[in-house]
Amino acid sequence: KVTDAVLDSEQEVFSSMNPFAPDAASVASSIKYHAEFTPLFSPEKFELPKAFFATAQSVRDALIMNWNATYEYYNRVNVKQAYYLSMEFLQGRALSNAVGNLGLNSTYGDALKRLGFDLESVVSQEPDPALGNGGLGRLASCFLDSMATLNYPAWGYGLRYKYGLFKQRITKDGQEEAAEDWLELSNPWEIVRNDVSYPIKFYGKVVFGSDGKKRWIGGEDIVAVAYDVPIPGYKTKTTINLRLWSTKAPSEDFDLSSYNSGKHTEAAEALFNAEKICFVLYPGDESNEGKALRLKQQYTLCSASLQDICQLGRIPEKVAVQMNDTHPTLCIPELMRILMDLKGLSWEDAWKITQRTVAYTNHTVLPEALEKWSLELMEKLLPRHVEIIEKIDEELVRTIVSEYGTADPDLLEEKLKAMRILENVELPSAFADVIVKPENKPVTAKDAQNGVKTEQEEEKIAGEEEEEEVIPEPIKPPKMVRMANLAVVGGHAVNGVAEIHSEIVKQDVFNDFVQLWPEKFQNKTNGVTPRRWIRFCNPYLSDIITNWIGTEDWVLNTEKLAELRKFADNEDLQSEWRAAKKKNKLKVVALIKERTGYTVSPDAMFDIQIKRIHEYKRQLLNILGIVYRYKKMKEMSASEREKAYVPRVCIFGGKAFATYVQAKRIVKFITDVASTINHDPEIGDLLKVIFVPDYNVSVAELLIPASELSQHISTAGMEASGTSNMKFSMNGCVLIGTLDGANVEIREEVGEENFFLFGAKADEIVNFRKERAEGKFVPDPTFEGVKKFVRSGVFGSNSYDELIGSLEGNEGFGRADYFLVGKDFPSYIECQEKVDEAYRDQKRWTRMSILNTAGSFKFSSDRTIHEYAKDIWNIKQVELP
Ligand code: HBZ
Repeated sequence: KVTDAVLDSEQEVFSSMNPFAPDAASVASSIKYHAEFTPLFSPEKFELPKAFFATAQSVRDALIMNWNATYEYYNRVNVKQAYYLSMEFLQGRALSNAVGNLGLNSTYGDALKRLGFDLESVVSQEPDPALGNGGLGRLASCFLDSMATLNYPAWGYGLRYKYGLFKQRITKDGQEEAAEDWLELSNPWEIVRNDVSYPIKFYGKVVFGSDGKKRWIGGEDIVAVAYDVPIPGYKTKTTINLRLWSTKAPSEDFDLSSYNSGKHTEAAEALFNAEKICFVLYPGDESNEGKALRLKQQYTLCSASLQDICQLGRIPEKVAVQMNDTHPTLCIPELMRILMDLKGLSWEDAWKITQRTVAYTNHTVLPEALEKWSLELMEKLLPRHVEIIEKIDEELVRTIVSEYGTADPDLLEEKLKAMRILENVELPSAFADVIVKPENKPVTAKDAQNGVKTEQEEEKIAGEEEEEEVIPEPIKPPKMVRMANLAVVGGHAVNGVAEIHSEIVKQDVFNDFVQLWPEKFQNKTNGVTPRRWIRFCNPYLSDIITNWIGTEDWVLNTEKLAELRKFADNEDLQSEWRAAKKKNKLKVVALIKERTGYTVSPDAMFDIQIKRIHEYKRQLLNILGIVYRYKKMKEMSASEREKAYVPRVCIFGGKAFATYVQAKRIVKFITDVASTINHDPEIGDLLKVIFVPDYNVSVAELLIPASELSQHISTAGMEASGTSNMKFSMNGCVLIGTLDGANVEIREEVGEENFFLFGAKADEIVNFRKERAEGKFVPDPTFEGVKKFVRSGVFGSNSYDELIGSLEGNEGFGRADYFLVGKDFPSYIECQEKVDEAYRDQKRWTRMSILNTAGSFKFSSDRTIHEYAKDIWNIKQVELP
């Protein structure tokens, strides 16, 4: 009943405001029309795949209307717009989201019924476009949803990868990767804009033109073509654009005469060279060719987008460019190039405009993840940009020297080393002599008279006295371009993505820059869209929330969720709440059966960890905790076991980067443990371990609503924010986690008693690592016992030397437990015992669950986008008439 009422009210809203507010009969005829006249399949059959495409095409008609109206209006009123540049957009499926945002769920449901289909099966036909890795890409997609919903004039810019993030298969050897051919049957949402294309150049050289300006000539030319994807807002006509670039060769590059003389491959070489740029997200970059390709991708995104933006709005008054991490940092030299070389501006004017236009979001503090490019490679590929970067670096050196002076050469040297954009590169010639240390000072005439020698002379004498020894030339460290430093210097704002992360950014990673420009640094705590992540993925819970709050406004004004607090102990709400969870769990029981063959009980606690597989995210801590539980269970009698433990299904999902060996070992270990435990008849439903293969957005949409406990257990200080933690909390899942990233703020919002906290704190980590390295750390006997148990062969003949060894720092296995799994293990186990105890009391647990949803309202990406709009982009909401 609630559903119908809600849908009716949605329908009403849209009939009055949407030019496309059709009834089921006209939707059905539009679907039939597309099935026949926008054909992608043969005419004889009308089956599910065809139904999906025809339905999507009919929805696209509505979106195109709104989308044309949106930009036509923005142009007319000439507003400032935000341009969000990202190498990744993890969009997930679009059909149910679009139909939901348009408020046409029941209309489409009815229409499809008339044609013999049901909406849910049609929706599940859509491939899940995975043009991203994880958090960073999904954040970009949540932001687009919020920008459209809140009527902010904005665009997304990215690349149209032919193959998305790989498809993951789990075999007896662990993870295997296969190409993700998401475009196989074509993409019904995109529109190729053959009239929107830009030339992109690589290689070549820089010369002076007759006007005295620099010209970048020769080299390799390709073309970037725009593919537009409409992004509808929720309950608004505003529909914004995600523009994805695809690459091709200029048509004259096809060598027809070679082709006709039988040299087919050579003739098509230029075509392949251009098209390969957009083949895959994350080409392996171990090889030099791989590195060059990735750099070409980044430059293509920056150059094509900026050429486009320059056509769309006056820079900087009408343009704000946001760089999603450092991947689009080439925007800075590219905008400088456009402004100086093509528009004739002076360096000073171009620099002011560039700084005012761009801003940078940092998503990681892991030093190995801060992007650097080889200067040599960049010089070859982008010679003009390197000149510009060198000049930016020189200006930065000037600023540093004038700020710190030359009186303390050690300090100056340290600052230059930390802050320069170019690494391992001599100082610019104008500053070659700024660092004068006492040992380099020439000996005064008086000293010389007294026989005082310079250090070099002393060394020479010492060398002569010793036996002649051939000293090998020291290997010069490679010259690099530090993209994060460039992004900080070239933009007007730098933000972290959760409070604790932004503090670490300020106090640690970019501390030297903070001292120069404190006003640049900000925090923008991440958020997620409540449309996809509650309203559409969890309709059961949504209906309950609407019913109890008395309005559906919470989807737009999430603060209203707080009203649930007063009903947290209400028995009626509690039983409805549990029933909704159970229905969601049943869907996951079916998913698990289908994907893994295992049968799990819907009455067990669903305990979930889904995210990229990474050592710092510590899936290893989770699985070793499970091993500990299993070991204890095996030591007990059946009745002791039943009494001591709550039945659990421990679910993992996530992909390991194809070349990240240790992460792949973790996947293999989890699946080995799963296969032993799941086949142990003594254990039965008390413990099951499931690795759901090929985790992606659609899988998350099923798992998150069904979750009861979720794990966010990174080593403190290492997870910038996390965003699934927010989605889980919204869906009434209780979190177990460390004080890291957004966990800190979630715990504050939902209340300490509704969050299971354990582990070392960020500011303790350095000392613990030191202790560990000095051999002072004595691991807990439970941890030692678990490792021994693993090595005893319970989980197969593998001894897991590399995995378990990494926790001990054994010879050859790298840094001794760098991620502090052993250190946090006892407190993790203790905390998990508290989880069991709380779950046994279902009233208490349900209260915790309700209070999570009620306290999660801060984590809507609507809040985040308002903050970006106000504090960084300076753009205003513009409602269409
Ligand atoms: O960005 C993630 C953070 O790990 C996570 O804590 C945060 O919530 C999220 C959104 O702010 N970072 C990534 O997802 N990073 C990448 O995927 C990445 C991609 C390419 C790189 C480096 C990192 O070269």
